[in-house]
Parts: sequence; C-alpha cells; structure tokens
Amino acid sequence: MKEAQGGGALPGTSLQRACRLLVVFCALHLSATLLYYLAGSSDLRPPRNSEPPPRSLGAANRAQPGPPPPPPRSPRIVWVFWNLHTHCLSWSFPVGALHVEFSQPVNLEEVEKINPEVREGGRYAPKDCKALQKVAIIIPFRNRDEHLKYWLYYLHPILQRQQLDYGVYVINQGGEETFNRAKLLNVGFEEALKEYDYGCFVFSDVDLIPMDDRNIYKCYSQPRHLSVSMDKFGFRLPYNQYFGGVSALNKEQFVKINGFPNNYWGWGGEDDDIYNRLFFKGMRISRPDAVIGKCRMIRHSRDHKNEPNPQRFDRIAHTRETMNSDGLNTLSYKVVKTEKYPLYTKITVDVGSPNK
Ligand SMILES: [Mn+2]
Repeated sequence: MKEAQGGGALPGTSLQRACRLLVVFCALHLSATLLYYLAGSSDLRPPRNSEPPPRSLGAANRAQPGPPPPPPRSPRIVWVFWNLHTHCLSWSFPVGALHVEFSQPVNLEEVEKINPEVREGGRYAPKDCKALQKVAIIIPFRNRDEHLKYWLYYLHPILQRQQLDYGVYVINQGGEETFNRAKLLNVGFEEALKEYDYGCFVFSDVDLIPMDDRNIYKCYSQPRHLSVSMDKFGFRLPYNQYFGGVSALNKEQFVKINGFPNNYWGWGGEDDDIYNRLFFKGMRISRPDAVIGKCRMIRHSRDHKNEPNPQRFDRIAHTRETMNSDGLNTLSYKVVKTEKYPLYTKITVDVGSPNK
C-alpha cells in the first residue's frame, strides 16, 4: 500500500506519543488481566472475609442490615480493572528535560497563583486517581529564603505532574549554633509523621533543582539517590558512594538504619555516614540514569556557621560501631515554632549544640 498523501498530515511527536502510551496502556491492561485470570482461575470467588475494594462499597452500604449483595462474577478481574483505572500512573505525562535557571527573582505570590491546587502547608494529592505513595519532602534550612523560592517555583509543578500525595517540610535550625543537616533531617522525619501517614521521605537540599521530571521524587525497593549528575560536579557522580544532595528512603529503610546521625556538626561527612549505614544494613543504592538524574545547584558562598567539620573523617570511619547508639533512638530537640505557609510548612527547631 502507498503511504497516505498530502493534506491532513498528522502533527508530529505529541500525537505519536499519546498513541504509543495508549497502546502500552492497553497491553498492560490485557496482560495484567490475563495474569490475574490465570493465577486465580481455580478460585474466582473472593474469600469470605476479604476486604472490599476501597470506595466500591460506601459506608451506607455497609451499615445496612440483611444479606450482602451477590459477589460479581469475576471479582479478581474487576479488582484489577478497578485498580488500573483508579491508581495514578506517575509516569503518565512527563515533560522530560526542563529548563532550569536562576537569573530572574521569584515572587511567591505568583507561584501560589500558578499552583492553585496546592493546599496550605505545601500539601497536594491528585484528585482523580489514587497516588502510589505518600511522600514527605524534608528540606534542612537556615537563612536561604532566596533558594527556597526557586525550589518552590520549580518543584511544585513537577511533583504535581508526578501525581504524588506530598507535603513540603522546611526544617529551620533556630539559634546561632553550627549547622547540623542530618539531625534536621531526623527531625523532619518525626515531625512529618506526626501530621500524616507518610510512607516515603525525600531529603533534599534547598539549592538543588532537578532538570528532568522523569526523576520521580518517590521511594524504591532500595534507597534512592536522586541528584546523580549535578552541574557542580560536571554532571557526574563525584564518587560511587556519594549519597548527598537529594535522596529518598521509605519508612522501613529509614528505621532500619536508626535514622541519620545526630552528631555531625558543620559541613560534610553526614551523607557518607548515611551511605555507610545503608551499606552495613545490606542495602544498595538505586539511581536514575545520568540524563534523567541531571540537576542544578544554585551557586552560593559558604554559609556562616557551617564550616567543614574537622571530625568528619574520624566519624565516618566508625559508623558501624556508632550507628545503633546515635540516630532516631537518641534524637532530642525542641520545636520552637510551626508555620503553615501556602506552599510549605516551616518548622523551626532547637537542635542543641555540639557540646551537649
Ligand atoms: Mn549547596
């Protein structure tokens, strides 16, 4: 056959992409259905006490006395279809590579306007489908308001496209003591859990912006390192064990390593300690590829009261001995103030000082 000619030529890539997605989706449907059908063909009736699929039976239904409605013919198949249709597919509509730069100042009121679905405290959940994960984003912070504005401007649209049920927590170290990044991250874990049943924790520096929205801010079966090719390091990993910048651990992974160390005061080392903890507990790092993992760091000079920590090399060498007696089980701090802003929750904490 000849190719179609002339006139109504199809517009290029976006339509092709949509078609390809549709085909993939249908194939997925079919294979999942088949799989469940085969796996369950010996017994298609649901077990007596099995939970009904969420939302399919309303509270009113349950409250009514009398015999329950007859079960559908093939409950498993119905269940599979129901799930495929209601759960979000976080890879549905990525933009791909993003343009990221820091030349124009950001006005937060403008950012609020272009993100009308973000609720107070920087919370969001997709309306039309069930998010795969509940993600708390934890940002250790002190005196970096300009960076935070860029972070909010770039990240809110990305996280919504990734269809995550998420909240943004800025953990601000109060007082004038030396900065303690890892302890602030521990605080973020505990405080976020007081507010919502998060299952995944993304720990992000305030000055790191992903350059590709296929780099999903969620958790994986192994701890995830997300900032794998930073412009600062010439878009490559500085070393294989590098775990700094942006990382993601689910609740089980975080608890298994007793959280992060509390005694790294000043710049450096805590990320290597975290890597050691994961390694000693038998976990390995998962990463996106170097293209999807590209990100930009906002240039800045060294912060006041965050000088390189001279003890860091000695501490890293002893992670195995110290990790069980320093971390989540020895974490102490005082919440000074909690502020709910439209685009984030700011928790100011007193984390003490190195000498205590
Ligand atoms: Mn930085």
